[in-house]
Amino acid sequence: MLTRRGFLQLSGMTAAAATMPAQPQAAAPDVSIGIAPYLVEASPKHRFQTVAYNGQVPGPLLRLKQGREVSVEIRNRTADPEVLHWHGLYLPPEIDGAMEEGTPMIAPGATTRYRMTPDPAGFRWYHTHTFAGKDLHKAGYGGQHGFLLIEPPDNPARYDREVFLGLHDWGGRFEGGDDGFMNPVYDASTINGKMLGFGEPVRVKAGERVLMHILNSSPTEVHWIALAGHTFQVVALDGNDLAKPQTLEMLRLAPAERVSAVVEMNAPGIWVLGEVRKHVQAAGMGIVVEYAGATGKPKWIQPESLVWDYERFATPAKTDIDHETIELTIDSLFKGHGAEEQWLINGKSYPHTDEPVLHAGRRYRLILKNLSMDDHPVHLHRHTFEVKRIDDGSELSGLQKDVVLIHAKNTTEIEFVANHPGATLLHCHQQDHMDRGFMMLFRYA
Ligand SMILES: [Cu+2]
Repeated sequence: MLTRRGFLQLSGMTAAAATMPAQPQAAAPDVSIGIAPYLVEASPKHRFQTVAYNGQVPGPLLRLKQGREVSVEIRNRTADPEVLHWHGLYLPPEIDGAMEEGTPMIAPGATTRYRMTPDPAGFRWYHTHTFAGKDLHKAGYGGQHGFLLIEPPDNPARYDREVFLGLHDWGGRFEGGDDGFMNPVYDASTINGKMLGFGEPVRVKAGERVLMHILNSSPTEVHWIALAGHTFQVVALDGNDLAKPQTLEMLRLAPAERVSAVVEMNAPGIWVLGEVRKHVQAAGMGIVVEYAGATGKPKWIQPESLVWDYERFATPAKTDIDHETIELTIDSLFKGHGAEEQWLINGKSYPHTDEPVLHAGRRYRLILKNLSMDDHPVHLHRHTFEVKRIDDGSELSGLQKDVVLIHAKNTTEIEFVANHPGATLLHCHQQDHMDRGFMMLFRYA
């Protein structure tokens, strides 16, 4: 006797044998990413053997529609297991792209396929989430990062041109710093994979409003960016719209942070957009912005000091929303000069860190108490959080992010609603800190 299932299989086979090729062609995926070795040429004298997405650095710009499901195919053509993390999205842990949460690694030579629904709207990105250790060509040190723009159903498009800029640091070695720790020191710094003067300029026209989406994909470095002769009207941080745009001369981006800013092109000429600190710009972090018809050498105006303040993007909190509190104390275990330190959360390193249990629908405040002498870009997966307090400042509201730089010897407070059940990773986005234990998981009850 045939079951219905057996009958369908049998009749399917018969139909296939009679009328169709044995292996029907699968439809082309909406998002197709190939991971393969790649040589980055930051300048003719600065070449880095690394791994990249679709043979380019940054990887292809992906534009997806919020809420519209897409098929994804990722092919690993390297000798190492890989995993691709969708940074800033609300995805199930099985595809979020962190093995700690339960996303399977893609074996060397293997291909993975799944469907995902992009959410929330905004400037997101994608990158590898593997371990590097001492290899400054692997994981976050390499070329596996790309821009992802999730467009809302109605995009108001209050600009004439859209430009994507990715900051990155390359090569180098670990050296002992003043603090006695071993830190990466890089050979070159780039915007969109090129050192200043070696890439294509950003071409603009007088009178245009240019929306710049800037991503710091540096494995470890905070970067300061200015555009000589112009100001930034910051409209979003980490892809989340601000209640009130802020006009600034300078941006600070910690690793994994994004800034979206409108620049009014009202100063015709040829200018440098670059790192504010002279030695980092000299290492290559800059790009030429060229007005149509302008001639001459790119001009830079050196700002006097480094200025950034998260608080100006938030408003004073009017009410305290009912929440539970989780205190996380960050510290390092110094293992002697020249040795690698270990990072600790509440005295423990991953995989031995606490696993707090969250209850769906409840609001949680994380008190991130940084006892260490380093700043840390802390990232929460699969959720957006609100910055509630920076250092000893007053209570804040309205600033929504997925990465926050917690300052050395200070406390930062953030809040999120546990509204995406499943294992959720919190970690420092500095590759060397994450590799040495600065990670923990939240579980849902
Ligand atoms: Cu860190």
